Amino acid sequence: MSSTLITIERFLLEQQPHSAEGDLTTLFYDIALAAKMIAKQTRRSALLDILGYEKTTNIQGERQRKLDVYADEMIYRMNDHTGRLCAMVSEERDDWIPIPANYKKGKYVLVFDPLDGSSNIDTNVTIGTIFGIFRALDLNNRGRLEDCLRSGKELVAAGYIIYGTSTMFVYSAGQGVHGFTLDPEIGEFLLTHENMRFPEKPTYYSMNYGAYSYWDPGVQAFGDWLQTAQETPLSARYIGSLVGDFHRNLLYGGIYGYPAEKKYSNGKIRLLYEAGPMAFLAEQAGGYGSDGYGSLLEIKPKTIHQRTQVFLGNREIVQKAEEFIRKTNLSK
Ligand code: AFP
Repeated sequence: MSSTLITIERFLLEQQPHSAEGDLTTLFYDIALAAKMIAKQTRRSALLDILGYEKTTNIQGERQRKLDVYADEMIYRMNDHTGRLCAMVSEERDDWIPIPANYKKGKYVLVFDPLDGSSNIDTNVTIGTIFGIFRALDLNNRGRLEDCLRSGKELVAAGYIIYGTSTMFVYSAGQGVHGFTLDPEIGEFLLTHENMRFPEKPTYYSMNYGAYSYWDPGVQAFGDWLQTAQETPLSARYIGSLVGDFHRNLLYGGIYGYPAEKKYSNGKIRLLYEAGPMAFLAEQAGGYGSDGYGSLLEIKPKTIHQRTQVFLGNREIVQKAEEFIRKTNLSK
């Protein structure tokens, strides 16, 4: 635990002055405030009868959980009026979200998955919020769909909040990855994990082998290699929550993969507000994020809910996935 009490805002202002361009620092404050509200609800969801489903489905065709909708509303309401954003994109909303006409448009774009891992909510398993921040393309013409359809390499910052045994806010503004743990007694996120980096030696792999028969042959060959060809066998850990699996692998080393498969022919994970931000963090922590063919950060989404295959984690393991996929495709 850090001996001095350093909040996210103080860390940005003191440690990363060039990132703390005023608006960015306060934007992080706004996201952290929404995260505290969401954390409070996730701790009490069963007591507040906000488990279970809404009657609605989102554009993904997924039935919306009450907590999904609550988290989406919280982030939207904390950010629609601040004058820091000119557009938002949420997994829970069909189209990109303009700033209401009566509010000032800011220079940033916020893309987010308000609650990733929703299938875990009722089972009390770790869930998370994922976000990415872009600058508007043209400050004289800000708040357009074009401002939202951006590749991960254009991110100014990205992060996630993980609602687990404790609530953590993990982000990067381009100078390393830093983790802050919520002290619910004082309602502040305090620095506990400065400069998080993937350990050299991987420990875990996180892939849903239940879908193995639907994977491409190259991915199957990689999956076999992961399980059988390691000097020190890796341990399987897959909890159905990208944020939870990624966070563990960041701390102990490993890889998370969601390969394309029968039900998700392009992969399940959304490029703009899940894969891109997580790949940004992976690279900032010395790792790598790939769609199996190249860096996820290089892919520019054509639509805001575009999906992709992902491999995220220790660079050499992710590059091994690319190697197996390339070799198998060449032999076709
Ligand atoms: P949900 O938010 O719909 O639960 O999806 C979570 C997720 O996008 C990712 O966080 C998990 O790793 C993955 O899907 C789990 O998907 P499967 O249940 O198909 O393994």
